[in-house]
Amino acid sequence: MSCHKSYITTPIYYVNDVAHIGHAYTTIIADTLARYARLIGEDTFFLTGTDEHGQKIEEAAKSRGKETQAYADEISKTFRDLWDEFDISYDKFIRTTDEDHKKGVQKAFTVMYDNGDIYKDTYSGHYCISCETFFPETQLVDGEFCPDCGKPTSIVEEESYFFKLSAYEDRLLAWYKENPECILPKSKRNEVIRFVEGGLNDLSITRTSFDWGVKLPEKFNDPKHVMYVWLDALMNYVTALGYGTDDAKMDYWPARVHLIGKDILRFHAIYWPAFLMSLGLPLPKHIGAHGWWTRNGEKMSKSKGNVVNPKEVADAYGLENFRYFMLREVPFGGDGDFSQRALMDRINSDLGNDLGNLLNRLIGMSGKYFEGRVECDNVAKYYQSELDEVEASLEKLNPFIFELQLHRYLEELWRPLTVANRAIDKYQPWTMIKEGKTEETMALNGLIATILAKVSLMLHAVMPKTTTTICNALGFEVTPENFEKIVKNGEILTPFITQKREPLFPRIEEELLVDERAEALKKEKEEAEAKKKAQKEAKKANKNSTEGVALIGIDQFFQTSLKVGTVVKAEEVPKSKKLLLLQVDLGEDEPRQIVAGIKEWYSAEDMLDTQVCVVANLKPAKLMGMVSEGMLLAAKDKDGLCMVRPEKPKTNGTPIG
Ligand code: ME8
Repeated sequence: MSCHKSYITTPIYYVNDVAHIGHAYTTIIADTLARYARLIGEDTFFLTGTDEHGQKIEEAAKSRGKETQAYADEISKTFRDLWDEFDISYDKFIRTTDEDHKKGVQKAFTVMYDNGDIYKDTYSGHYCISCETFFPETQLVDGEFCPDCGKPTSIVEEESYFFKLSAYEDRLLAWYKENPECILPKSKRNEVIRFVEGGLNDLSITRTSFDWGVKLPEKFNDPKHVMYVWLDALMNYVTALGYGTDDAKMDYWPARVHLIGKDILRFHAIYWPAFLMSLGLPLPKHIGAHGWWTRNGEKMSKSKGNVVNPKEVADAYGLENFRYFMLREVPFGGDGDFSQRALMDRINSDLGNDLGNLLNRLIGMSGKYFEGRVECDNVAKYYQSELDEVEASLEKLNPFIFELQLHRYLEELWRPLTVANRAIDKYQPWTMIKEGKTEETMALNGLIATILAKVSLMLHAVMPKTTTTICNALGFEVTPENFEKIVKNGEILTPFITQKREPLFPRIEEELLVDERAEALKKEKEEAEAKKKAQKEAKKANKNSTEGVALIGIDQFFQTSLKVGTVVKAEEVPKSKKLLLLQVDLGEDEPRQIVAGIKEWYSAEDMLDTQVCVVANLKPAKLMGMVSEGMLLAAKDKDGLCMVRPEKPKTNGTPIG
């Protein structure tokens, strides 16, 4: 899948809010691809920017009491500043308010119109401002709310120009079919195909309800219309290359990959190729849709206050560690969860133990045995099987990058590090040197250096500064030429001298950022657990608690015969710690015999001549060989048991109820 020009893009981000981890994620993936493409010698153009038109932006500015352009300038700058601070290697930062861009969009409108793909009509529908999208009534939640973001929609009826999207159904389906990798990951392609097979409506591509947008070309003489923000925005991918103003640069087109989040796949995989077909332009090679970041398992939202600020994370944990984490942690296309624990584990384990420590071991051993000198000439002589193993891993790597399987790429890239660490443990250079095997020991250091060199070069796109430091410590610069020599052609490193240095990845022992939301969640969980425990205990202590008892009707209650009686005889049951044997007068011919488990709290004497309440229609039961013809009512809690008795003396046999 090699091509000599690599055009790589991110979405252009809305200027209604500042950047968060999701924006950083897309941009960092794109930056990694761009750096990789450059390193393997491809002519690369990397585009990012901001999306500044539309009602959403107009309203965001208004709510802050700002003039729209000034507000867009301000937020656009925060994106650009952040990417500069993050050392994002973009070649152009486009803004949809740029004059050239606007001209390009107008030209596209004209071309589409001239091709018969645009017509004028009226539109009435439910519009979600937040998503800048119309939805048919059938898709609304509870007849009112946006199916994508859940916010209320409003009914918009206006005159509009339409793009004949429905006419492109077959051509789109053919494109998906003929290009199995046009949408990555492939599972997402199936979703798109199903959507298109469900039928496409023509697309309203102008608005008259507000005017913060690109005007129609003058020849349409229709000044109340502005372009639909998604037509405007998608066009950025070609206007940035000069479409409509300086077509000479269009030779980077088609894009090698448009990186996006899964939220905007429909726009990129359906509208955009249809627009391009109408414009007579080639289609992008890949559209890569990644998944969604959550934090500690929760969706990020301003109201919860749990939005991850990428700058804070990068400042605390190191930008490149953060980059590595994001790319390694989540399979492309899948959703990912940000937690400081997971980030720390990646830094301490993958980066600290596997990579950083290997460099330390090399510096330590070469310093101790060879005054810092490392030579690689005899590596193959002694360690060919290790070299073979490393090559086998590295050979698998290349396709992963442009298939966007960055987590697999990094996973596989770590195998050579394991080979190196294992070789040290296996060959024990400290023993070899004592045995006088100097050449073998030097070759082992050479093996480690070779592995570190290859891995660092292949990791460079992900961690540019860190790997530059490692490569410099190994005596060479990171350049496409050295990449070619060392990685592709397997050339041997020239001898170099190592220097002692600070560890690249100091161990992080505890979370470095205060995470209020995580703490609140932890507290909520602890409280819920404490409550549960308390309830359980209360239940145990209070058997008569009504909790968990089935409800009964009054008829059922009256099926129980409760009566007042007097204990006329009371004695202890021999050998029983719990039981008293009572004779209770219930106003019947003879007293009832009742065996009661109350001896821990009442003696026979206590009970004699007292009145009690008795369940009088229980089936007789045998306790320790004695028949019991009733049960006494009593109440028991953690402080013990007491009898339930009438407040005043009552005739024996008086019913209770
Ligand atoms: O949609 N997890 O701009 P936008 C992962 N202007 N990625 C996330 C994310 C999250 N929680 N939240 C946002 C727009 N993103 C349009 C694009 S392109 C012609 C026009 C990332 O500011 C992800 O890349 O809402 C998503 O696609 C993008 O931010 C949306 O940014």
